[in-house]
Amino acid sequence: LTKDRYPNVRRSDYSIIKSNHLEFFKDLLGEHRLITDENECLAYNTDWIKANRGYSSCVLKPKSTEEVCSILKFCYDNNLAVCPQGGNTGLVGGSVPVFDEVILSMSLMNKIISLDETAGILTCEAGCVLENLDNYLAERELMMPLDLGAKGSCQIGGNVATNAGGLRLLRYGNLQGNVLGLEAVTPNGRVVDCLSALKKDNTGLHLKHLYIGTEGSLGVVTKVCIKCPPKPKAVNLAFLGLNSFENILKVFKKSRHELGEILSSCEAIDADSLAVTTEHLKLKSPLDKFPFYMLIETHGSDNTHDEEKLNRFLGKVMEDGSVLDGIATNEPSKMKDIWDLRERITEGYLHDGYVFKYDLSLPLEHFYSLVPIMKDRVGRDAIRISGYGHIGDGNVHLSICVKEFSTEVLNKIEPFIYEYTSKLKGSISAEHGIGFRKTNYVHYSKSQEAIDIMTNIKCIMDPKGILNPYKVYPPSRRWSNFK
Ligand code: FAD
Ligand code: S2G
Ligand code: ZN
Repeated sequence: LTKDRYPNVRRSDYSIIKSNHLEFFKDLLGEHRLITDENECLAYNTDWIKANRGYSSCVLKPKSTEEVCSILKFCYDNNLAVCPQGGNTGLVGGSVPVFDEVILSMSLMNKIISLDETAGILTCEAGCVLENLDNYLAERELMMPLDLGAKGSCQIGGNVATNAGGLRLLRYGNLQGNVLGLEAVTPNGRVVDCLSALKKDNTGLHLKHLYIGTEGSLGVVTKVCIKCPPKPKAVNLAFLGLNSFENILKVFKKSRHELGEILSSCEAIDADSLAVTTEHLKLKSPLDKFPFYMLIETHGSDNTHDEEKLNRFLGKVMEDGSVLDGIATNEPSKMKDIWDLRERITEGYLHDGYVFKYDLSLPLEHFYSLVPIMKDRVGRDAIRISGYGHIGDGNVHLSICVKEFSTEVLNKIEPFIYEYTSKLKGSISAEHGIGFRKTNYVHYSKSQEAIDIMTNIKCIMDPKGILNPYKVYPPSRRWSNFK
């Protein structure tokens, strides 16, 4: 076992998978839902950005909560570490093993259980792919309350585990609010039934929050009950060109007042982010080149009213010069083309080289401040440095692209970028989570007391630490039985 794969993370004393373990899993799941072939395991061991890779030789594909219980009880009793996996689109190394942890793939638990069409409440299994749920709901004039570029692969269980944000959070809020209830399985194989469709239930601790955003470290989410807003009858999208970030803030503020209740999304991208999709992915921009762009989307129930409101707003921001050019459309294919320019930046970046990715929450006026600072610090080493993201949430995605990874460049970026964020009381991980990659930086956004409470909860919920080890919790504060 290549124990010393990472300078400061050693494989803890979990059992190594043996034939008797595999026999148990084969008896339980049948040979087609147990994957041991090295090549077949590769995709499950490698994360989406190919920056993290485990060497598990055991992928399990349960189809029911009962099977998840049996698997986890067996792993707990036999001290086998487990990495829960959804769509494997996570970006912080949380979804793949660090060493040889058993991979628990939720993909086959993808059934819709029920839909209350009046109240707009969906209950489904955790392995349902987000886009499939959205399509199912669209036929019933409903929609999922979140949308992200990974919708085609990410699963609702993974979305819950990472408390995913995405493009609609500005309007529909986050999963802590939209998830009404869930079912999970504890590390020692017991079912936690918090699967409630109630919008109000103040009967003690809200245990669902132990599983929302805890990245599979406290339990495996097996079912989700979620609020689904009505699918808007009217969707409009404006794509705007601007010459400064100050104007982005001005336009965002105006959009909140002028568009008010129909504003559903406000995204900002700079010239370098747009270039990633037009150059590498050959996507077409409907506007000339500008230093900055904004996507402003509205969701409403009356197209005439919304179009009028949006056009009036656009007239005002063009008149006062904060926007230099722009187009507005409600034509679905045109809106998709514009959203692709935003949603496929991550994919486009993969064509550049190695990307240092930072997913930060900052006070709005500082949203873009790190881009010029980083250009000063590592501009000479980088192919591209850009900032884009969810203006409405104060969440910037800062990408620093270099030909290949270099510690020298990393040391120019970190810990500076985290200290800068911490000084502004920002978050060093706005929506992607901590995973494996950011465990050393949690203290930049969490007090020591908070970290101690987090670690104590982990010890109570998973005393053997078999669920997603080496992730989320700062190594220095890890509980006694793990180095
Ligand atoms: P995985 O990647 O498989 O796992 C993520 C974490 O959740 C891991 O720690 C894993 O162990 C755990 N986990 C997975 N399933 C379960 C389960 N059933 N029970 C318990 N733990 C589980 N994220 C955003 O927040 N906003 C965005 O806008 C956004 N855009 C993206 C765009 C692209 C192109 C890509 C590739 C990613 C993007 N992401 C975004 C990141 C990622 O899609 C989200 O974190 C997503 O929620 C992960 O879901 P998943 O099913 O792929 O989970
Ligand atoms: C987005 C995707 C990941 C990234 O596009 O909103 O969350 O950092 C991001 O590119
Ligand atoms: Zn994002």
